[in-house]
Amino acid sequence: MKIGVVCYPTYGGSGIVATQVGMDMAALGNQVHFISYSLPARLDVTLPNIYFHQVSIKNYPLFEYQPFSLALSTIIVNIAETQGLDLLHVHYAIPHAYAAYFAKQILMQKGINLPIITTLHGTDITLVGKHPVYKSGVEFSINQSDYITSVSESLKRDTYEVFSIKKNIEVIPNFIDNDLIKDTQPCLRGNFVSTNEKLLIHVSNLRKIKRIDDVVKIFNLVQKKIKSKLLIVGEGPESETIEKLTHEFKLEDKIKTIGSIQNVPCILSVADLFLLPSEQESFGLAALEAMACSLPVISSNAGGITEVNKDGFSGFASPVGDVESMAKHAIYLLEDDSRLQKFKKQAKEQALLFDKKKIFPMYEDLYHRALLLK
Ligand code: GMT
Repeated sequence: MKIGVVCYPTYGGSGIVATQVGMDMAALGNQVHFISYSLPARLDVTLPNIYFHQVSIKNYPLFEYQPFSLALSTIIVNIAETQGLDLLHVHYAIPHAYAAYFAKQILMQKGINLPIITTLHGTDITLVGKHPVYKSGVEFSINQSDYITSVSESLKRDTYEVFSIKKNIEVIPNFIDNDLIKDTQPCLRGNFVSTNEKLLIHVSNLRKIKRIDDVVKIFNLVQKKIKSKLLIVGEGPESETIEKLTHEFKLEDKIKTIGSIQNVPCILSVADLFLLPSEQESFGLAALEAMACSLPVISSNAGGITEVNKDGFSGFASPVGDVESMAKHAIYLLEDDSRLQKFKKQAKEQALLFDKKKIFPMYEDLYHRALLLK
């Protein structure tokens, strides 16, 4: 198969899932063409069967906003024609499903049929997509996709609620390569905490929706009872909030921020607990990655998180904003080592439900069905 993949190149979950599915398809001998505005964070272009095409936009002084969707449709058409794409998989509807629709129309004029799969990831529906400035365009383009998938049951429900979608949405949960995690070389725990301290961790793109202030507030309550440190991995607009609260709570020597890093499992593997108090989360890939590294998760119960983090088993899920409850659960786990070990084992067990070997074949099957439309 010759597959086109459109995704965001950033450290966000949608780009990571897109990259993983594409690289796995390439490993099976399919030719995979990634299309994005820069090289996706985890894409290894040195592997066989993988190609990267950059959407480059010419600046023209007339435009205050450069026409990205137009450039994307055009490059899709060019690649489909020159490489003979069999199907196109777009991750995150905005504006990828829209650009895909126009590319499909242009190709149709040339006698080429390009089946389109759109995978919905979260804020393309729950936050950005439902905004009146985008809503009708997003709804239209999702409906024009040949196949639609969503990363959780919760996101599927939200999509049907927000939009008038006439097609079936298939749920294909995000997955994790547990074999890869097993082979990860852990970092030195001693670089972050001393022997009698616990290490809490949060990984995200530090956007408002992640409720970073709650991460710091939870930790502030925890560190009063348990000798511990907090490590925050990632970059984003809320980094100032972290600084402000760290200063306010006088936690400068207990909270460390380290920006975005390539090898997240290396750090996860030496931590004790993962915090994810998000306002909204269609799935919570970061939590799954943590659980695969045997970390219990203290999270909110927003969106699809509870499909991933089983309350009372792989960790605990509390109402959004209930920092007292989240801190209480964190302390409950951290104060008793045998309890913590039990939850660590259970977190790993839960992560195995989302193992690549179980989930990836669902994408493979979908690709084969899409191919029949060609
Ligand atoms: O940044 C991204 O790549 C997408 C991001 C978002 O903000 O929409 O993450 C979403 O997609 C991930 C992968 O499917 C999910 O694990 C996240 O839960 C989801 N984020 C939200 O729904 C807020």
